[in-house]
Amino acid sequence: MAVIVEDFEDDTLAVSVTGDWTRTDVQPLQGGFCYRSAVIEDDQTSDVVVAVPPGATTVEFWYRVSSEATYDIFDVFLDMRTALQLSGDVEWTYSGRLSVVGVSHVTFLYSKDGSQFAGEDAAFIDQLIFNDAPAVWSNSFDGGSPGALITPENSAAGGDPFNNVVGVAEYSSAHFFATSGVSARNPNPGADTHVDWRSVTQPGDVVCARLYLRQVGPWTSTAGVFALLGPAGVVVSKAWLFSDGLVRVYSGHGDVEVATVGTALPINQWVRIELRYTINSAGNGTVEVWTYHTPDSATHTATAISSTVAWPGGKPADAEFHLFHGTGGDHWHMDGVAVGPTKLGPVAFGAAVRSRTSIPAGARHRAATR
Ligand SMILES: [Ca+2]
Ligand SMILES: [Ca+2]
Ligand SMILES: [Ca+2]
Repeated sequence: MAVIVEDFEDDTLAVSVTGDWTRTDVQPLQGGFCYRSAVIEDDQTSDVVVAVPPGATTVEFWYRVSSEATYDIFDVFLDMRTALQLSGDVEWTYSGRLSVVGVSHVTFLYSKDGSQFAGEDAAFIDQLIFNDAPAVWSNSFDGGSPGALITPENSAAGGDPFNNVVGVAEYSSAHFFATSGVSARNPNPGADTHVDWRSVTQPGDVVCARLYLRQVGPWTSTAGVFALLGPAGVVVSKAWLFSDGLVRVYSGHGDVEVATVGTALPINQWVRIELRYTINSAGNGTVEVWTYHTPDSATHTATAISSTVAWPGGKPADAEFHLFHGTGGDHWHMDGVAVGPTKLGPVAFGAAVRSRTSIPAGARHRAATR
């Protein structure tokens, strides 16, 4: 397949669908039409189920919601997994790319509870795109306003938007990597906070991650930095930074320590951390981890590789980047995060930002100025 774009401009759809959504000319993102949920009553649902085209690796789309907040819900499912869930008033928003590797159907569902409604009482999608290119997700946090909270919606300014933010994460210019302007941090001591990409499943056995980290010390804590989760939400692996400055990678949340980088990370300077997991369909494989105290260097400071181990949770599906803030005040800034099918290497600052050619400029403008 090549790239498949469904803009809902006519009744002949480029993808195979079932369900009761229909085209509407009310406030489309692009062109003259978009797709909307059916008019339904309390306790009813309206869905459109889209078959994933053979060979597709990712899906992306724009959505708008006008519903009773919290009670009348727009869900996006990748087979049985929830990828997005929204309600209330949500203006046109880019979904980010979601991996559809191993996924047969993408379902858009609008469901109402037993009473009340608000707004247009509907959900809308437009510019539904399936791509077959190898997928890398990255975000520089740039474009966020220092002091503002990181949200899935506003994180699109820095690259691939996060699908989920747990806890309170904020943009900060107190520290940032190189010329990248803005980083991420957790402003609230003691709260578990992370920014996540849902569905970064790779076609092969390899999934890699990169992040830049700057500890603000003195350092006394042990905290999780990065986690991979399987399709059912079970932690496949978690990388921790210990109070002794060593990075230790575990199977599961903390089941077995499988790889330890034997050189302590320096405090109060940027470092780069890279991980490469090779996990086969049976759940067995290795992790390699590298640290770079010269953060944009091609030469690592230290490295470690696990033996072949059994990983829980299944094929990695979700990636979490954790933002730690200890009650003693030690915390870190994170920047230049990425996930992909090969080792990611340093950020190429100044390189062209990936072009989303199929998304109209007017839509980007609307999203960026909300
Ligand atoms: Ca359209
Ligand atoms: Ca309702
Ligand atoms: Ca940055």
